[in-house]
Amino acid sequence: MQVVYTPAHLAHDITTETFMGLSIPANEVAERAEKIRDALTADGGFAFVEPTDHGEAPITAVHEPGLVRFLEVAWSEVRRQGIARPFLSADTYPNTAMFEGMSEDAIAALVREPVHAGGRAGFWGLDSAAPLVAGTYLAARGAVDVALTAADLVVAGAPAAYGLCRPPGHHAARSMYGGYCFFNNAAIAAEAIVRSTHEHVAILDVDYHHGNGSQQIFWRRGDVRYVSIHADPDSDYPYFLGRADETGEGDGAGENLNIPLSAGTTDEEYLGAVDQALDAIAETSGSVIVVSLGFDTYGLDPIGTFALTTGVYHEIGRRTAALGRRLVILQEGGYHRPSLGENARAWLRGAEGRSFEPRPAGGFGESGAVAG
Ligand code: Q9C
Ligand code: ZN
Repeated sequence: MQVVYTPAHLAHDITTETFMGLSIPANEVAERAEKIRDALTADGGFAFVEPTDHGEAPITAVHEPGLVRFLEVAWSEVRRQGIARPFLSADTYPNTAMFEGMSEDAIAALVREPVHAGGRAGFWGLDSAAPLVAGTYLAARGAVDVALTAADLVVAGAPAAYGLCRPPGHHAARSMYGGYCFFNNAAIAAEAIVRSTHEHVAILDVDYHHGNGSQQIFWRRGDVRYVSIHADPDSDYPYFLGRADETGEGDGAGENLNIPLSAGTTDEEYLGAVDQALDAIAETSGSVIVVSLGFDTYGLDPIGTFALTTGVYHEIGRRTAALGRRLVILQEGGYHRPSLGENARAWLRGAEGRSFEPRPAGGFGESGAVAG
């Protein structure tokens, strides 16, 4: 299988994130992608290719141009405004209640993107979990090109391609970044595939978290089906979306399927949800599936609560490929660094119909785990 990778992600070099007002060590760090790259290189069965530059048009096909401009200039604005911080995070977020009583017209006329970088970050951002640094924009552009290059390979006929996207993307909505995500790599790839093939496209999101951004972008679309298995929003980020009764509207009515699962979900329970998700995709007419692949479903993930093991990723990859559609597999989350390489190797080998043996020496087995 071809793997699309670029070292551009290294420029999104963050060390801390904010969780409920507290500064904690960052989860979404550069080492994640490097661990996966190392494991796939050691495997020997993967061919690495660099992404090609796809420009801005495929991004503004799903994102508000104002969001792209903000992400492009945010860091230089921080410096220009003399804000002495190691990263940009919002000071205020426009809670809708701030404008209560104002008419839609008054809000449109009077409320605008703030000037101060700390207000601007709140205008475009969902949360404080996505610190923005000097290299964030170029890294995020690199991740988009990784996704689009993987899509190109599959549109050209490859049965599958893997885009090692970092930063991830599925929390980024049309006009919003957040949740470690800046541009929605999977949504941009899905839109590009729709435009080039004129086929229906399905997104299978198996990251631990609900991909609120992907759901939002395709909510009213009849030509893209979004199917997601994730932690129940009653207990997990992003809290406001991800429930089973969110099914889409207008042309998109019935095209959105959320399968929330509870803490402690086992391999067996998860595979049941995978079968339900794949059944929903099998009903659609397209020939390509975009997979939002997260390993934060792993038992030892520091921010997840599921109990999945490395072996089940091989089986999920196998079952997904068994639908007989071509796969654009894009990396989303997964934060237990010691296991990421083996979990990726297992999934991708499963998707290629190859066997999977955990690496014996220096590898990472199911036991002997190192708590992250
Ligand atoms: N205690 C992705 O997996 N909240 N994003 C973290 C940590 C933000 C996850 C809480 C989670 C975002 C792509
Ligand atoms: Zn996640």
